[in-house]
Amino acid sequence: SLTEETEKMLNQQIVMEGKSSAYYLSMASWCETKGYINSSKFLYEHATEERDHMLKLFSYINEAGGHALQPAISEIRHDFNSLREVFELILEHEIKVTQSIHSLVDHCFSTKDFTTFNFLQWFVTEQREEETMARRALEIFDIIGEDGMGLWYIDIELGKLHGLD
Ligand code: OFO
Repeated sequence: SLTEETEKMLNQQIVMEGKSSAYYLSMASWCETKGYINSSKFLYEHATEERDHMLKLFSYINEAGGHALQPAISEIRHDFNSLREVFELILEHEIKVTQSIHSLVDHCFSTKDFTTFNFLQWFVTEQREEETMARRALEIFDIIGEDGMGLWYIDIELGKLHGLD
């Protein structure tokens, strides 16, 4: 079963995933108000995926005899300066999530909790994909360029990003 420390760290990861979900939902809404319909759709779906990540942790903690705690989510940003900024913030955020998963994995390895270590491997793979997707998004801005019709086409390409998952 889980040690108190591991349970606490898993609950902290729940907070991160809950934040990811709320953050992306807020970004989706902002994009929708600005007419970036495809990016918005991508982000609404992504917010749902993040909630699923959170629920994976809920099941794991409770099945392992712990208690998963619904996180309080506050201080969510509602306004952004540009579509590019949104995707820059996503990459920044995903890098933080990866670091958090890695320290959790490191903790499980050093305390010989190989069950949780094994459970977390899904997240390790997922984070690699998430970072790749966020980097790809920024490449799309660079390749197409934001001038003229640029943002129109960038939005269309960003809407296809889930295909990379
Ligand atoms: Fe974005 O993968 Fe979960 O947080």
